[in-house]
Amino acid sequence: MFEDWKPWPAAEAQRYRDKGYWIGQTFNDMLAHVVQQHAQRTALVSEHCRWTYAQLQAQVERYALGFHALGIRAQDKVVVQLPNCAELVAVVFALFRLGALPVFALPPHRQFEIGHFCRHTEAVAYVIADVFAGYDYRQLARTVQASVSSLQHVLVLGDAQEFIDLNQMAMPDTPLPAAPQSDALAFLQLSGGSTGTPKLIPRTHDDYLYSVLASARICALSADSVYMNVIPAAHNFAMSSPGWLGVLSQGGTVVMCPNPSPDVALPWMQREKVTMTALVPPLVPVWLDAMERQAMDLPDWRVLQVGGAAFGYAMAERVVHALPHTVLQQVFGMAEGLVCYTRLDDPLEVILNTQGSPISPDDEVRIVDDEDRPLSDGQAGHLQTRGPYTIRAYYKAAEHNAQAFTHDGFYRTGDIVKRRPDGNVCVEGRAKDQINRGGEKVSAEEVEHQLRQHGAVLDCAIVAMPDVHLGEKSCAFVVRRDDTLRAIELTRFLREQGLAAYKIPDRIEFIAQLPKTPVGKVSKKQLRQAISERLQALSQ
Ligand code: AMP
Ligand code: DBH
Repeated sequence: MFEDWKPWPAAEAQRYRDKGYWIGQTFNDMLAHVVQQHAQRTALVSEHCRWTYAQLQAQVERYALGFHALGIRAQDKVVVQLPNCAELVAVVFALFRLGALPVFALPPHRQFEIGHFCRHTEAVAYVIADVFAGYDYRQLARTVQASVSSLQHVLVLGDAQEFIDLNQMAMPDTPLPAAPQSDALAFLQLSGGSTGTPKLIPRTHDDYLYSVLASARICALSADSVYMNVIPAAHNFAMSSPGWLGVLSQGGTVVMCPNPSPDVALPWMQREKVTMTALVPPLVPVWLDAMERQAMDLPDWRVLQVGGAAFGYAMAERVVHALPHTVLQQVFGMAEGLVCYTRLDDPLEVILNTQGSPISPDDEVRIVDDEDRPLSDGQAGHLQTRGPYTIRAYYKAAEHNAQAFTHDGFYRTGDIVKRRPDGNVCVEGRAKDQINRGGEKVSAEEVEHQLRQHGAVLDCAIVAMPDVHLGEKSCAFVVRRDDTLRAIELTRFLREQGLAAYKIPDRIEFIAQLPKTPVGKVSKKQLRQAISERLQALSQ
């Protein structure tokens, strides 16, 4: 265990068990149970395969034997960076079986992020695809492996070159060690973050399985559900709300679509008779436009989930009119824990205006002012939460944990919300220093820190600016040492530092001096206002 991680206090853990939330099972127990009931049903469909539950289980066993033969053991960390595909699921269950911890990375991450995950967790292995979306991950693996001494193995789906071919691992006939206990850590999930380096989120089998099973119930999943996964499968929304884990827990079918663009995804929806999918807000109008253009009807589609970033009333209304046979479900969640859903049978007014209510009766939601004093229903304030699947600490982040959690164990979400008397939550804004680029979170501090590494940057501050498609984009205000410094040089510099493309500022504004608040902090409020006004003026 890592030194500063406090699991739930014993009394609370016992309470969550007594109440039947934590059922003492691991994800492998869950899979074994489903395989018994639904061996011949289709578990996974992806570009190159179609697996029954029995085939999924066999693949999990092969990978587990292979990983074990390489020396991967319980508690070892393995960075997993794969596009949406069936193999991702098998790799994750195989690591779970060994008690090794997947560390989830997203396909756009580059050497800056992957290097950090590997170093911070002392990862022993890194799992990639050979090439995806025109990018060669083997090149990335070479760079990372050269700088991280713990990293012993690189496993590749596809052409492995000098690395290990995931599908050709040696599998000696040695028995596997005992499977982990349900209270063990299952994996490290990625936080969007608002700090200098991305934080990792430790989740246990007990707490995560509870959130997955309860989400599956809320979404009325069954063995007949066909869920299409178009957002990155390693994202918490896609994994657990109820996501591919939720669908597999009920014996349904998960369709792993590698590309969310409607030209690719809509034909998949039609062909696989998909009943449910999850989108981030920017994808919604793009899909609806494409469906209208093609006069496409998807009669099997029962539920559309939208979450990850603010979803406006007007677009929610458009969904309801455009898809009369599909229920819209708003989802407000976080990889740290708490997830809120509008319920499938909620009145339309609730679905259009709110982000729903928490999964669990034991999710504690506290809305407070700037001094942590509780506010009453209807007043917007900082959301703090505690409960049976919300973490009490980030992985190895003692200093940050002291700020991110209250002394009584509530997670400070950084979101500004209000709660209506009917218990539904409305997300009103954000206090954390983050840009939400249509569901992709960017920590301002992380990118500012990188920008300051450039010799010609004296100071900088990054804020969100409005964008019609993504909701928000990022704008960097830069005080330069030298007037010849150009924006393009800074973006090239950040790319060379190995920062994921979505974190590169969408716009750079040079400024003589950053505005300050009366106490001398950079006034991001003034900067947000300045860029909004400038964009407004430019559009007139
Ligand atoms: P993360 O902590 O990286 O998993 O990101 C979770 C954050 O995404 C939340 O704290 C919110 O700021 C944001 N978020 C997720 N869902 C929604 C939503 N439906 N509406 C507005 N913001 C959302
Ligand atoms: O944005 C998120 O992190 C998110 C959104 C919806 C999430 O983690 C979730 C549902 O579980």
